[in-house]
Amino acid sequence: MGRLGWPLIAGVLLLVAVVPGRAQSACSLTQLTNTTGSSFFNFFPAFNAAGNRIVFNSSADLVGSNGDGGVEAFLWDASIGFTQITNVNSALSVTPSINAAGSRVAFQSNTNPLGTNGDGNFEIFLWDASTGLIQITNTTKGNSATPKINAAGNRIAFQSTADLTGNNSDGSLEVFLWDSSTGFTQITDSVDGKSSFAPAINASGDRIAFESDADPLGGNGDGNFEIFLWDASNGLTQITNTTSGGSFFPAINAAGNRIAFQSIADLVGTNSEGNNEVFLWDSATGFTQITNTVSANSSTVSIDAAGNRITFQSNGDLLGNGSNGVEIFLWDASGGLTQVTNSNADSFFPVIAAAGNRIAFSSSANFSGNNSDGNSELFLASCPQSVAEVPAVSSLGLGVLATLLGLAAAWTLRRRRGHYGCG
Ligand SMILES: [Ca+2]
Ligand SMILES: [Ca+2]
Ligand SMILES: [Ca+2]
Ligand SMILES: [Ca+2]
Repeated sequence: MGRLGWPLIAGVLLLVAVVPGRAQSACSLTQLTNTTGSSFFNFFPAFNAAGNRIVFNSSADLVGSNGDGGVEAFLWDASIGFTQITNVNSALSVTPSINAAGSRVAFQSNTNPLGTNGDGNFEIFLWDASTGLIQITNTTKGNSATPKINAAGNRIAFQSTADLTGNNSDGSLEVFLWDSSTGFTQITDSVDGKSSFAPAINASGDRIAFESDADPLGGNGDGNFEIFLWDASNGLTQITNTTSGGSFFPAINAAGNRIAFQSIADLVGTNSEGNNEVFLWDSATGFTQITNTVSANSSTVSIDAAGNRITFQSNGDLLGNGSNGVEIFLWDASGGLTQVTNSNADSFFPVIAAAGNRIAFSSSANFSGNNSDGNSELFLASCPQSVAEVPAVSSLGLGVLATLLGLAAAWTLRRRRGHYGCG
């Protein structure tokens, strides 16, 4: 090989190798529930870590033990199907959250399944697949709601107007943390009619993101809704700091260093219209505006464990598909936006599994021909991670490579003939 041959070929190989491969697959949809009727059906799903268990609310009679149509918590398991976790009479057991193993479910309920909630306010309950049900909060005043359980299932963040530790006599809406060994911690202390709520908890349970219009750190004197982060070691941090609009409903990744949320604020200078957009905060790089529309409403975010994938619902035609109604979208840090659903019906409440490859949501659409009655059913979207590391070879690179290989072969042959000629 000549002096320039291998370096040239190596250079071309490098060129063809750095053309990124991108196989962003479309998501395939499966209908998990198949029910008839029109009441509060099949909503508020939550995933375990493996993405093979989904807890959700339904008023349907999925396993033959909900004839009264109460809103119950059900568990779907990919291999064993449905289990009814709660069984109440026309009351509410809602907003369930499930741990990584899929063995513990936290939910709020105003029922009295254990005889310790006769007053019928909303309490937090924890269901364990092997030990059964326990009532976590036990109050006579106020309500406790929206529990979020950590990966191990030993910590639950929730919002409450109750006075669980003696620090909430004014009955404001606060964020609390329950730990199976240490009990309750009041995370926020809002005064003057301010509220802190919508908690999200990270995998280990030592970080909680929430929204608040309070001013715990002196950085929110204007009193609009901002995103805050509580860390067990470092205490509170105000994540957003805006003077108009507001930021709402955070979702946090496993490590707790990425928070996705919806906001009508103009955090990076590209939302002067002030409509609901999806944003991502990263502790190292700051804010990224994920959606960018003039008037669409993008909301209800969920983030995967790594913090690289975010699912949300939007009524905007974000990819120019001519879609109408509310659709489910998936944002991938390397692959960008994918539209998960595309129908004339609405799809809601998307949640993403830890691995980022599965999305559960509710929809009244008839994606697979099994929902002609158009009631709200639970669906599963499988959205494979893009095949990012397959090197794609450009046609230009291939042509140059072929030419160089041809030249090298001819040159080598000529040298060999020369050698033989001299020998
Ligand atoms: Ca149906
Ligand atoms: Ca009670
Ligand atoms: Ca503010
Ligand atoms: Ca906008």
